[in-house]
Amino acid sequence: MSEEVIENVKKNATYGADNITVLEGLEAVRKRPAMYIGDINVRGLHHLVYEVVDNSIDEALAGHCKNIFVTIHEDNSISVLDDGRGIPVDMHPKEGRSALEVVLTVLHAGGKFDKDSYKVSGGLHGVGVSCVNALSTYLKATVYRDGKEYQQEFSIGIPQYSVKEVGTTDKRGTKIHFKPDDSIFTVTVYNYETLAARMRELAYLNRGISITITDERNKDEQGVAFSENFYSEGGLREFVSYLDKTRQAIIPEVIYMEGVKDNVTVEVAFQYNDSYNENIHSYVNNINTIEGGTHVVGFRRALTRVFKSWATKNDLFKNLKTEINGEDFREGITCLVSVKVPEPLFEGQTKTKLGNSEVDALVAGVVGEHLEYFLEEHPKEAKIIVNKVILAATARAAARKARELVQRKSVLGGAGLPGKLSDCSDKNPAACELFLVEGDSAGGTAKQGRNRAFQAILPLRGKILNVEKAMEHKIYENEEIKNIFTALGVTKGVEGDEKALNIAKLRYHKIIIMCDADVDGSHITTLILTFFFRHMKELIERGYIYIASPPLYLVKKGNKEKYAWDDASRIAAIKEIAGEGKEDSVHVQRYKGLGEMNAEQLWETTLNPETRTLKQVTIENAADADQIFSMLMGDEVPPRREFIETHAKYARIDV
Ligand code: 0RA
Repeated sequence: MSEEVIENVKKNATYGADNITVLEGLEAVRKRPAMYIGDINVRGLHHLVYEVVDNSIDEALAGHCKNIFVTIHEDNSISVLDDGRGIPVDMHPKEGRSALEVVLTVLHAGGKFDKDSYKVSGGLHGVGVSCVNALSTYLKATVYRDGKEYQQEFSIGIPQYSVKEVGTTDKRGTKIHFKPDDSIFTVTVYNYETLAARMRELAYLNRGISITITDERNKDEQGVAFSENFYSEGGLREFVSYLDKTRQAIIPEVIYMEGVKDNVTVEVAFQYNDSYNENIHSYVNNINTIEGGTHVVGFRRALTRVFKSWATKNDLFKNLKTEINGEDFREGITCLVSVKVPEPLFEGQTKTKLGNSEVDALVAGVVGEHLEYFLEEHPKEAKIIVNKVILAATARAAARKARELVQRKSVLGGAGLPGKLSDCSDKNPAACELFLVEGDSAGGTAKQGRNRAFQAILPLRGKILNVEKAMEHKIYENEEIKNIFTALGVTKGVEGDEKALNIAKLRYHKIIIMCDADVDGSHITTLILTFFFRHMKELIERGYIYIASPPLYLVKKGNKEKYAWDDASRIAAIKEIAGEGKEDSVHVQRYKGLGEMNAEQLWETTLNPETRTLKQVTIENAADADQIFSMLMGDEVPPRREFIETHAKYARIDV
């Protein structure tokens, strides 16, 4: 219907050339939505909200707004309200319509009316609210400005009337209420945790802005909707403490620094903990640059240089037996690098790598200067960190030896595949699947039930190593982990970068974790996921990691059988098989483990690509995922219990 509407409006003679251009713009967005918002699935759906919130954040960064309210309504429509200046509603002489209408209908019109501040936020795709408008069946803008309340409504981006005054008010600000178009998006149900994680992140990245998120789909007995407020006075400093809340810090304070030069704002905060992970999260204009870039390079360079020269000057490296390198200075670090750059260049596979070469030196300058000062002022803390660096260098040498031993063995030993692997016959990685199966017995059933042409089975015995708590060399001594490396054909460490993953010889493009649907099974799934997250993150980022979902129930009567994956489908299956009112005539079997299924059942429900459901593991929010893994697999038990009680499994990892 939408394209038809646009066609009709275009035919309408009263519409001028400007309007047709506008309509063509909106039409382009509707024809190729993925080009503008990334995709038309869950990610794109949530991206609409970020796009609208970004405008309010910009208004706040320009110093005109303090509070932002995001509401998920019962019908999964969204409102974003701010207390900024309000989008101007006066007529725009050249365009022949209000500024409000231009902002909401012209692609990239966002910054047009406000020349004195550059738009910092702007979203990953930087497309503006007009895209959100084009992709919404309904959008209403309400502006509170100069004592008056104005509104204008749209349908798939087309104005339903010109902006009109609807009353008086003592408020100031803008409210955008929109409902995503279900003929465009494959999913139209919002995930609260996903939105909340992003709002929390924005609150930390932009200190002093209060962001409240309310979920009207989730009300208590009194009818009060679930709501959270995110506000950070300390900004990045508090963000680091939040990320490390379940880790053990080795120095008391978070090290913090900021500076502005050539219109670029640099903010860095870091802390050292007793883990072995390097945990650097970087942002450019509030966008998470997961591929890093010049800002991260600048940080690393300054960190290594300043610590090295301080330690050398204080004669702390005198007993060192191995050579020390940059990564040793980053073991156990949790760090946030946030820069605001007027004209960012994004590079890399997912356009999340900062390319501006001048930013390297700017960040290195700010970090170098502050860190030198910090080390002089805090020699005790500085020594604790340098001791950790020395330990890291020593451990790295041990890990390299262990790794080389494993990797040489597997190369020298002919095909070098693990004895426990039942490989598939096809050799094209894109077509091949590897199932990592909990236990030898389920592994045996899977081996019988699979399609051996393209499905390989690797049974894992017992619990695999908790990599969150293990030193790196332990990882290469662990049988199950060694088997995963060799089965996959993946090695670690390339010339000049010991941490890099070499996946040129990866043998499967679907790696499927298959565990029992019980507490132990979900724990093992988490252990395996933690391993991939810490040591083979690239496989997750490429979308190669999946979780199998075996059924929970078999509903049976005579020769009629139906599987069910949750309570709702179990009840439906019982009704269907037994007929209304005869529900007690059926037999319901609850599957506690994979072992209770025979090969044929396993194929039908869990292995067969035609009938199974796989959950793809994605990283919605890198900072949150890191925090969740450290909490789930770390030492501190109370927060873990709280997490498990209040969240669905991996809720924020969005599997
Ligand atoms: C352009 C000019 C002015 C405000 C805004 C844009 C504005 C846009 C959005 C989007 C969401 N919230 C917003 N708040 C403000 C104001 C120019 C002026 O008053 O001088």
